[in-house]
Amino acid sequence: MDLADRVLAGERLALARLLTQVENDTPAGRQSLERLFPHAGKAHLVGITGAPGTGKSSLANQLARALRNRGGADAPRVAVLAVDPSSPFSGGALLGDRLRMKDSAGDPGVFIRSMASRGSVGGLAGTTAAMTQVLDAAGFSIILIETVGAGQSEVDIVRLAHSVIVVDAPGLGDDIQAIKAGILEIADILVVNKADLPGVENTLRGLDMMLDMAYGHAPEGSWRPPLLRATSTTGEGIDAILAALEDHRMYLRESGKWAQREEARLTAEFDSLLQRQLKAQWLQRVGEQRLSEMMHQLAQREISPAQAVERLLK
Ligand SMILES: Nc1nc2c(ncn2[C@@H]2O[C@H](COP(=O)(O)OP(=O)(O)O)[C@@H](O)[C@H]2O)c(=O)[nH]1
Ligand SMILES: [Mg+2]
Repeated sequence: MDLADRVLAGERLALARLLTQVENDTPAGRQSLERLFPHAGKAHLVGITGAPGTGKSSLANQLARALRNRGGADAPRVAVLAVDPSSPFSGGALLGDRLRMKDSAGDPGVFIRSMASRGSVGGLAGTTAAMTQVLDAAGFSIILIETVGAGQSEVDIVRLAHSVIVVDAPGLGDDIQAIKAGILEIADILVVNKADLPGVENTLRGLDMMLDMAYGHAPEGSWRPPLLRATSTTGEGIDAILAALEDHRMYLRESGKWAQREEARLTAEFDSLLQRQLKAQWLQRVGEQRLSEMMHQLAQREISPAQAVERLLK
């Protein structure tokens, strides 16, 4: 059996190895992806984002555990993919962080994986999407994707995930407030974590006002992100978040948005692959030598970027 078959058969070691191949964009990894494609497309992809330290990893852990504790043998299998460079799942983990994720360790229905956020061959979006596809095909019905709430990963996560949970917490510094402003608008569910800390009422009030401004005039039947509080150290509020996720999934299904998102995602993947392939083919025709000569002329301002493109395409 090849690696893809073993992943389909539920082998964890094969899954871990295939994810590494896919992360490194190896030919074998790409081949396996092709093989897995028809088996994917079932999972609920859930983004968890927010400023560092708000408790995203703790929340992911609690959500995974709560999902597993439900429904006995029918409990959904849960995967966690951490794209957060400061994430406890990553190589640079702190001891305390590692202990925190231990809760779900040892449960075959939970699979936790971290990925480097930089240096991915196909860009973060491509690699993350490919890795979720592997987990999806491997039969994980909920995939939690943790990203840090800043920069390009936010754009990517919105495109990839069906539902986005934005995590906030009381008592964050001003620099964090700036990060917050940018990511609130991508939230499908807003969670104020660390509800055990002072200042939580203030944080909730502020967010509620922002939601009113953003969704006060939203058309009937559109989704208004619920504002929920949680304490991820104890598990308080986790059930309400799971219920909101289920509501959002139903909303997407019934409104046809689920299918729209799937289509948009696959189309975007097609586009980026096409661009990459076309560029590679073109580069082969032009040749490195001619390209670097042209880039030299460009740097000297002997020709403009538009002229360079025009000449190279001839
Ligand atoms: N008091 C309190 N601390 C929490 C809570 N959730 C997480 N933490 C702590 O906040 C810190 C950052 O948590 P982590 O999950 O790593 O945050 P992340 O950077 O967003 O992934 C850790 O020390 C956690 O123990 C909570 O609900 N209440
Ligand atoms: Mg984290």
